Amino acid sequence: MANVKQKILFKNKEVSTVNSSDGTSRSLEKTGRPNRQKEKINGLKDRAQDFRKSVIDSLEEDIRDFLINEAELHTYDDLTKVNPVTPSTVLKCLQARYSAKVFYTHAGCTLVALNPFQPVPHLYSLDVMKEYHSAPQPQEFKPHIFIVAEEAYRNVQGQVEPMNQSLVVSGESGAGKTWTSRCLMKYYATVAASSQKCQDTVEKIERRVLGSNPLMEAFGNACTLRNSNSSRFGKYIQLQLNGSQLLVGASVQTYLLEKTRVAFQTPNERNFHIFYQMMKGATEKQRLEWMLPLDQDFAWLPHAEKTLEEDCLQETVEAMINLGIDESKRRQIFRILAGLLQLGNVDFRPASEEAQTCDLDERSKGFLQKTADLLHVPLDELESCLTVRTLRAGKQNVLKPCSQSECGVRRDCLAKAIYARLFDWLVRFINNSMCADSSMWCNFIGLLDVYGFECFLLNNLEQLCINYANEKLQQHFVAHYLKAQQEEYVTEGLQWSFIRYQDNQGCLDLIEGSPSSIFSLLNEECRLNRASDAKQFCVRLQKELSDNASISWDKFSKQPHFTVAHYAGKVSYQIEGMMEKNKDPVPPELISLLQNSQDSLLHSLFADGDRESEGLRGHSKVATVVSKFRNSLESLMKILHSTTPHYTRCIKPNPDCRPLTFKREEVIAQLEACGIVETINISAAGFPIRIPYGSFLQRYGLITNTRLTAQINQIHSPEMSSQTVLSSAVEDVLNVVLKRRATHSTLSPDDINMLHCGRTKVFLTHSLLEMLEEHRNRVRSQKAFCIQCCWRRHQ
Ligand code: AD9
Ligand code: MG
Repeated sequence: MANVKQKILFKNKEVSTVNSSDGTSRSLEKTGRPNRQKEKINGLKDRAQDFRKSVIDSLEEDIRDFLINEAELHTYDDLTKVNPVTPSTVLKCLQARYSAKVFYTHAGCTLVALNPFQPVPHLYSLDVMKEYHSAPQPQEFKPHIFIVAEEAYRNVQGQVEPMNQSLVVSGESGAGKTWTSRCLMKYYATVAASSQKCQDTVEKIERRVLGSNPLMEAFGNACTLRNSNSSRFGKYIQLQLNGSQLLVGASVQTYLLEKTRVAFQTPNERNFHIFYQMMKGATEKQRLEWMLPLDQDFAWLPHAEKTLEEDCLQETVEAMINLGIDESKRRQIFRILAGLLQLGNVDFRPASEEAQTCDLDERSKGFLQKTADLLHVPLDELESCLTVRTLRAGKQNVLKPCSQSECGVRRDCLAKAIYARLFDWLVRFINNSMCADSSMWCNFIGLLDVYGFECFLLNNLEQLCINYANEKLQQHFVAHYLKAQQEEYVTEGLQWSFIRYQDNQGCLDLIEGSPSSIFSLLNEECRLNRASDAKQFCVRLQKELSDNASISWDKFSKQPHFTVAHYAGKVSYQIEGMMEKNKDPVPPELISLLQNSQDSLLHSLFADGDRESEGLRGHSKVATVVSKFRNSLESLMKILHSTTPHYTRCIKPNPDCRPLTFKREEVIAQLEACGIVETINISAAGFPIRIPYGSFLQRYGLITNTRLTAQINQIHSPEMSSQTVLSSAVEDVLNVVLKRRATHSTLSPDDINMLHCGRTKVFLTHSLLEMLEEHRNRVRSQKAFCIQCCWRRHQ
């Protein structure tokens, strides 16, 4: 300590030197040495300021070093205990823990999970699951995702009344959300499936629930630049529990599959895993059936870096079997997928230099033939759907040949529509297979795993939707935790200096608000049904939205764009192509082609036509991509608001997915972006435990022999306010626990650090709660002992 003080003094001296240097420059001015140039003075001032800043920085560094014991940093299980809580101390603590191979840390009500990027099997073994599940107080164990899982599991039963739970797992791409969700599902499938009576059914449900993962990942995940198993859709799984807390079923809701990936992959990225699984895992017979010779290259299957997921065809097929997808359906699914690969190899060329029409060379004709065979549609109809457009002119249909690029768009559109509907069909099938009858279950635990915040060099509607989803989740977090916590302090009459936190309402208003927002203007543009002009739309955005501080435009950019200041950082979105993506039309000719397919599955996928585009043509309000996405998120938010949420923030310690590598700047950006620092501040400064007076006295009243009824009776006496009576009873309890004479009438300043009596509740720190519990147990065992003695004497 002496050392530190010396250092501080030394630094203070330095600061005063700086001050005098600053002063000297002023006195030089005063003494009027005219030959001293102003720039020089300013330069000196700047240098002095820089120096002062560096001194102050290092001074703070010294205080930090003094407050936090570097050698013990890795032992801090909860970031709220780091003192002082600053981004830098939190970062140091996490880094120390990561180096000590400790990957989970509490941050108040949130769990921070650092991705080890290497297998840590002992951390997730069956024994560890059982240990956490059977512990009377799992919170006393080392931080772990199983603590969150167990807490939610116990909460479902609810001491007062059962309550549904949601586990919200967030973080950027590759941070470990899906991995964590899988881990949680395994936990529940293990701890909630111990019924002897109906072991068969339970095992079936378990197999189905767990089997839904590999199946959905095969169809919905892909290798991207950031994660070799990146989820290209969001999902919310509800695990359904019966009155005995047994897992009896599950249902899954998915959000916005990135279907463009079927027909377009960014350089060094890949298509969905399922295509690679088919290419690699097909038997000779399947190869013949799917028309996939080993040496055939496919335009839509770029050979980016290989991933483990491509070896999993057998696992995917087994998952299909477990979920009840029979052999004939499986064959249909794989034939349709093979058809899409063939379609990707079809290229169009202008029929002649002058002609507007397109045709196909021999090679493409071959691939088109295979596509038609695999999709069970007539070849000539398929070709004309891709190359000729039908326009309505009054009551007549006019045929208009498509240009080369239009043909390409129609080809891609066909593939995207088929893939997206196949994916939805699978999700429906999975739900039918694992969802329990509503009479069988009474509560659920929901697991939310959505794509993390994204910012690429080029961002478009997909990123806008993904980042909008993350804004919604952040708002839920802010609303639920930060705001609720602070507001509760205020309504309970606690002194509370508000901690500033980033409220993202402004950004959400910008994206989805009314009357004018990016979404509303985008929808309006799409409903006008005119050839959309990106520049014009950009001007419109500037005119209508420039009042919102969350939007800006880069003056030097030539591309029509807009930049949104998200809670996690700024992202520039290209406008070119955005309107078309939002309309997402499927040409009617393509729909009717698929409706007439001889393949019963494909036929059923399009049996209801394209209601969405029809809605759009009829100026209906639903239909656009952003409207649908917004509606689905609204219902998700409603569910989340009706449950008790538990947050896990996954952190990606380095961008290259390297094992045990901790990049400070990467981590700090993520911590700040997800509001962890604010969370810790609030938790650390506040009272994490709050108990209504009634419950408090019910539980701890025995410490002073306080009879709750007597206290409640007094409340009705006109002289005393209820809070005064109750808080004095609480204080009596506290005095006993703190071993003081009961003469204290009010709380001392020290007590206020541990306890505060609000209007309806008692607010406590963890340490006081521990003391209270200990004392209560002691009193109870003494009482039990006395009763036993009396009973013996009586006998
Ligand atoms: V994305 O938004 O879907 O692109 P996620 O879902 O956040 O992303 P994911 O769960 O797929 O990331 O994790 C990325 C990789 O990190 C996994 O494939 C694992 O190899 C690795 N990972 C994540 N968590 C753990 C863990 N607790 N232990 C070991 C892990 N490896
Ligand atoms: Mg994922």
